Amino acid sequence: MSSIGQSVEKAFTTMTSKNSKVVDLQRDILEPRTSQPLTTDHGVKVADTDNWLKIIDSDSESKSESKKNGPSLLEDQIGREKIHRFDHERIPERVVHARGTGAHGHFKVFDDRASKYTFAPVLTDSSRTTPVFVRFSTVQGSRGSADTVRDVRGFAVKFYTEEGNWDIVGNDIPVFFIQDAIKFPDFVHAVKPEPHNEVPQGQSAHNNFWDFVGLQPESAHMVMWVMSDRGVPRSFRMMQGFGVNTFTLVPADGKRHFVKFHFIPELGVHSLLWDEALKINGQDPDFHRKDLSEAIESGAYPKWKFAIQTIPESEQHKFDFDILDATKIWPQELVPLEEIGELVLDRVVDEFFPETEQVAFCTSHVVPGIGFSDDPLLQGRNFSYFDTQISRLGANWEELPINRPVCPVFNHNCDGKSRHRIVKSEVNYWPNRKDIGRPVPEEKGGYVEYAERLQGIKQRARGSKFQEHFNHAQLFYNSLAAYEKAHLVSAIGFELSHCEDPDVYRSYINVLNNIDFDLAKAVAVKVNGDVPKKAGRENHGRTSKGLSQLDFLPKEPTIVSRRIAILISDGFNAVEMQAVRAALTSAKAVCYLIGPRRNHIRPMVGQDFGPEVFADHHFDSQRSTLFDAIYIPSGEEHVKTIAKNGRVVHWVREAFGHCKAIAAVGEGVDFLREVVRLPGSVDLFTPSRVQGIDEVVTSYGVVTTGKYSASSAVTDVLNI
Ligand code: HDD
Repeated sequence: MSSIGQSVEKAFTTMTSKNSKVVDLQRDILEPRTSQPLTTDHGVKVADTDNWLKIIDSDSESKSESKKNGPSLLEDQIGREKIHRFDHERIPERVVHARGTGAHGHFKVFDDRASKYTFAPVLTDSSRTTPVFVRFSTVQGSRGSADTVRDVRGFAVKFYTEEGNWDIVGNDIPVFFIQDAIKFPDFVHAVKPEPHNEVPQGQSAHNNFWDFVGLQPESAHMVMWVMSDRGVPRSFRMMQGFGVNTFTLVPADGKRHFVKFHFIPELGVHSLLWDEALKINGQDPDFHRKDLSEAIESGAYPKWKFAIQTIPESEQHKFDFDILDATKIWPQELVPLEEIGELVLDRVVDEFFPETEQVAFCTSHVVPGIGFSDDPLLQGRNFSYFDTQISRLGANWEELPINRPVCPVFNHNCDGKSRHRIVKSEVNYWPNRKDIGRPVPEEKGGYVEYAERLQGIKQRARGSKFQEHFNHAQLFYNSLAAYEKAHLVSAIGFELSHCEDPDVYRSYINVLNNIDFDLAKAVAVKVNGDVPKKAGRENHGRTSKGLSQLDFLPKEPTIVSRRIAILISDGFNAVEMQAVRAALTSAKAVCYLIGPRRNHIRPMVGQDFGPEVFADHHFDSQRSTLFDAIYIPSGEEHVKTIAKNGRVVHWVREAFGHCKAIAAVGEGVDFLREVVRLPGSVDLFTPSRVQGIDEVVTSYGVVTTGKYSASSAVTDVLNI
């Protein structure tokens, strides 16, 4: 090995004792100290950063000290550098997935059970902890768009393995809109803001998107997913991740397998209601990115199980769909999931731009033991990502700190814009007289493609099973719970109502009618489409596991990291509130006190005023949509006050309408009953389940009457 290779290798070995990517990034982290001197980019100390160099006319004739502002000078190299650097702060945003946020973490497999499929140590060596960087994103909107729009979410993972970087550039939905990469520009042009008026932003609710998907029925399955609750996740931490494309795994000695990659969130798969999502877009456009960093910073590290589905190469053609078609899933009943590892995010970025914005993923980044398939979408992606990174970040984008591998990198690529490394060598080609940069044979870890026999006729076409587009769309629709189906109808109804062209919204009813007759009728009635008289295609009636979100409820109900608003005003019952809050906090929920002012609020302890507590926010500054649950403590004066406050009444009504957990005690219950106009006897959950609570009401909520006796009971109820 060359001396360059050896020194990098040595540095690398020392690094791997800790999270090697974190150590690696530290090489580039500058932590300014207090009174850190300001310098130019070329290192000269700056004496004044507030005034451009000018001619100042001092009034020399009079005795006064008055000065007149004169012209600014082009000569000011310090001012010019500051403005030039500012002028060039922006780089082209990603053509899709521009809005995103990222975090660091690690990946570990449980054992070596995947070694029957692959020799890649990242998937088989349980003594390894592989550093990762994950970037979540929306697709349609630009960098400044809102987080909770209806859209697909990107779920891109960079594994910094000891054999090089491996990227899974996935989504939160297991299928895609198109089958062949050559259609991607058409799809993206259709979904993005329309060319004549650049409308709409962060939405697919417009003529061009629905025009395209109506004429491109291969998108039908994916459209079902995006219009379902999956399109509006509650949090990045509560959504699945999928590699989507079919890759291959290669074992040390044996037969190749096709593989699909899955990430399954520990907290379950949860969504917002569409009404909540719409409101949060305005109330807190950064809702998802804040949620991610708040969870990590408070120690509630997001976790996903990593699972694979594998099919031996010999069984490639035994299914009634093509396993290389990215518009199809591999139903779990046919190809079970094997959980082999865990992904954890435990560190937020230090600076957004150099990490989250400059991170760049490529589906073509695989490591030995992992390979591609002939999935025509994947083949095109393997070309597209590398290309786009060059236009976004320049030829040397892989040298940027966030992108560079933690293992040694050496080759004869050179030059290009913004080269970072300086290579001390007389040769930059192979073969060379110094034996520098020698290719590594397979047995020493060199990447070798799987030897595959191929034959065929060169033509622009797709396999015959790629022609069927509705079986899996039906499978998805049939597998949803009744409420999920209702949400789906509303969502498509919303979107088609935003299409003004009758040709567009009418023709999509035909696509829906090929999926399900009732679905097509329900949407047609809403949007003034032609209500079909008979089904366009018979529904096969089959269902599959893992498509409804209900299949992902955590084994143990949990309120970890859920945001709970405690509505208080002067005179609330402090002892009771503190008991409830302690119970919620010990179950790792995050409680916020919301009062009439962000200041001290005076509670009652028995008949007297107790020590003041500080409200985190005031009623007007937040909305119920930003919380998962509400609790209203007892207290006569307090309840009288909030009952007169329209904003609080709205808080409670809105939370009730969004089926949120609502807890109340004593007078709080009367208030609740009054504002949501509950009949006296509503009792949805059996009170016996909840020790110490006398009455339980509302769809997912709880009202307690009488004396509060067991604080843990409230936690129990909120789990429901
Ligand atoms: Fe893509 C970005 C996911 C099909 C071309 N894509 C991008 C990102 C994700 C995906 C998560 C953001 C990565 C990041 O956070 O930086 N894309 C997918 C999935 C697909 C898919 C799951 C289907 C299986 N993409 C796809 C096709 C093409 C592209 C067919 C082109 C032929 N995708 C791109 C891109 C982007 C991108 C233009 C924009 C920014 C980037 O690559 O880095 O090249």
